[in-house]
Amino acid sequence: MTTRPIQLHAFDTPNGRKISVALEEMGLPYEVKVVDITRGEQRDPAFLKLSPTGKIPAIVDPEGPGGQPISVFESGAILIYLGEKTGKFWPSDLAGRVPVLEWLMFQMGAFGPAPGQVHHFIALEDETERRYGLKRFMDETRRLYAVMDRRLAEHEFFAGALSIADFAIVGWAWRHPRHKVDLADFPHVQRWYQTMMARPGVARGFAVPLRRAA
Ligand SMILES: N[C@@H](CCC(=O)N[C@@H](CS)C(=O)NCC(=O)O)C(=O)O
Repeated sequence: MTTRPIQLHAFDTPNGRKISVALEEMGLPYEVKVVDITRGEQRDPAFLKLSPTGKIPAIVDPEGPGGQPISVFESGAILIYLGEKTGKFWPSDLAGRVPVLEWLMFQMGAFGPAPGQVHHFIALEDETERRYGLKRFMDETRRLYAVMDRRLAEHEFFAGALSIADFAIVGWAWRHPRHKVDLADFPHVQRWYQTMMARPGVARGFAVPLRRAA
């Protein structure tokens, strides 16, 4: 188990929060390196060495496999890495892993890209562009909440037991006011969200500063 802290290179966004939540829940020591994406720091050459896509989050684990340092980018890859490293929230058997992977990939491929577009179009000034984009991506975002609601009607957490898939999804569900979704419309998601937010580790993951003081 790591004794030297993992570096979390992130900002105060859903993809950043997914990792601070996971690190807290796993009880791993870490230190935050803020990458202020409003100032273009994601394009700094030193950061691009860690995350060649120019996106947060990335981690550096000074005690990676074989005791050697390793860096990881892409939040889904980071979650799986941390699950493998700790054996927590990441089942050891393939049958257990399948639903975790399904819901993690659902988040990475859909419940992130769609609400992210809502966040983009909602900020546009031009009314026509705004209306078209918002309808398209708000409809899709609501459809995804309905998918999650059906799943959570039958399972306490996305993969049955609490897993890294929940950490991935809660990072985006946290932004439901910004993509204008009322969780009361999705009661099973609301129940899950309240359960997640009541967990001390999740609360710490959302409270840790991922922005520099102004
Ligand atoms: N697929 C990537 C997406 C990461 C991502 O979109 N990060 C955003 C913040 S949430 C970012 O770094 N944006 C800065 C930019 O696009 O320049 C992941 O899950 O890690």
